[in-house]
Amino acid sequence: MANAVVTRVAIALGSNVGNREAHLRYAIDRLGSCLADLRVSPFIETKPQDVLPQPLFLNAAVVGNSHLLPRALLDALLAIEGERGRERPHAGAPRTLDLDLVLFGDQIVEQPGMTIPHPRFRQRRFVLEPLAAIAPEMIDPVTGLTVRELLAGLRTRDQGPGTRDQGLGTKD
Ligand code: PH2
Ligand code: MG
Ligand code: MG
Repeated sequence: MANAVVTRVAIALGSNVGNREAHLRYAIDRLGSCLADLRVSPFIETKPQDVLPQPLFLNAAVVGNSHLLPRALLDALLAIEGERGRERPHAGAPRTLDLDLVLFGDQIVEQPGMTIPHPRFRQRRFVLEPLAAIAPEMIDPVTGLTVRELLAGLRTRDQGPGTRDQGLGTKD
């Protein structure tokens, strides 16, 4: 749905099936036509986190200005995933393309199938690191912390053993 208001949004990209770089580049191209003033992070290769053993991921993040409301933007992300043949055989399955809506301005949204900010992004280096490279001052409206601060907090906690989120098989 179109909307007169423009909102700065952050999206996390991930791929670990097929030509990972081509999937991410395709998504960035498509997102460039949904969002204004798109900024794109470097791509980073990461070990799978919170899921059963599976191939390495290529991850990235983008930020841009959205005229779409959250639900319409989420629908656009799901459509782009579908264009790369995304299948969902089970939660946490390897995927050609995953596009997660991480932040939608200062909005907090709890609706069926849509939780914003993304409920697990604060624990995920593969999201925070690329996002911090392009939008370190973006604020998580739930904690009031910037992306830079969230990443710094992760660094501290990572130094202790047994503190990582071990939950498996999340739906995203
Ligand atoms: N996505 C997940 C779960 N685990 N691990 C890495 N390294 N990168 C991801 O994109 C990723 C993950 C759920 O979407
Ligand atoms: Mg995900
Ligand atoms: Mg997802």
